[in-house]
Amino acid sequence: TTLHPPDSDGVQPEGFSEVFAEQVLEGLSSRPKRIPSTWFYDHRGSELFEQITELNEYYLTRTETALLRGLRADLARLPAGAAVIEFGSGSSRKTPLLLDALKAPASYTAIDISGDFLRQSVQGLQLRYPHLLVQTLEADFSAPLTWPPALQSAVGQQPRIGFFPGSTIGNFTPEQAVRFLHGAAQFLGSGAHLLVGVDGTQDKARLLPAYDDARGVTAAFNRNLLIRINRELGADFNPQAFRHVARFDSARSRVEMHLLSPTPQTVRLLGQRFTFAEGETLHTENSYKYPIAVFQRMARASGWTPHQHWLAAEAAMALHLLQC
Ligand code: AVI
Repeated sequence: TTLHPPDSDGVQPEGFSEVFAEQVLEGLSSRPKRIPSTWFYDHRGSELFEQITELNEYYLTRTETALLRGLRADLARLPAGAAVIEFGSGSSRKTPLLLDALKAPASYTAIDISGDFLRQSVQGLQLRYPHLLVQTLEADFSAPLTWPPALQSAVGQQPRIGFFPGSTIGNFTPEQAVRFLHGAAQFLGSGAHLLVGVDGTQDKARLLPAYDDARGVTAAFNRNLLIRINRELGADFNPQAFRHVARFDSARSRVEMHLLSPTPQTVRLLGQRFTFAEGETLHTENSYKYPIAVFQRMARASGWTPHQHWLAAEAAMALHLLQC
């Protein structure tokens, strides 16, 4: 079936996407209500996420950056003339730390779901590395990836080094993470390396402020999803009528983000009505925290061999180097 927003003249709001509409309708019809966190990253969402990475409470970015800085000698041992392929490149701010450590990298392929943000980000990188072949692939890497022929032939036989920093792998369920790792092995090809950032922090006192900061940037990031649904799907959410909530589920080793409705309310979307009971939540994100051995087991189950790993001093943030 084709989904149409409610406009009587059949005009669709700018940016209307059937996949987005289907996933939001399905998520709001589920119990508990949920929406996949990949939809956070419209242009504004990507900007807000960049602001999160600069927050004092959000230890992940600075910890991983410090780790990467200390790895120059180890990374210099990776194959020379490599094709670096980054999954979920966002601002590409950590990329220079890898490119500067590698021996004569030949190309850089940035993959992200937020197309204009992606293209804007790599412009600066191309200026900084004028001799590097820089290319972008706008794609949702939570689904299987295939190479557009032009991009693949540009990379040719260069040794492949995948880069997946930031603990973004934690935003998948463990099953999705294994599927992603398996797909990345296919996409990068046999003999490739993959450098993955994985947060293993279990300390609630550190986790909760990281996902519910004092300035409310994470709350704005969470509510921006409702603003996006209003704009792109013509819904009538009142974002201020939802409270940002971060919880740690220690049994599942994951931080959850929710939007909680403190009072009963009804929202209209694509000709349907969705009711929130008092205190009901919309589950918007999981951020799994994998200790070293747990992540290594997942990597082995998906066709990778753990080669080396480094653990940060400040928090249990780790970088894993895998080979397939
Ligand atoms: C992108 N990802 C790794 C972030 C995380 O920590 O799960 C997204 C985020 N959500 C809230 N703050 C940051």
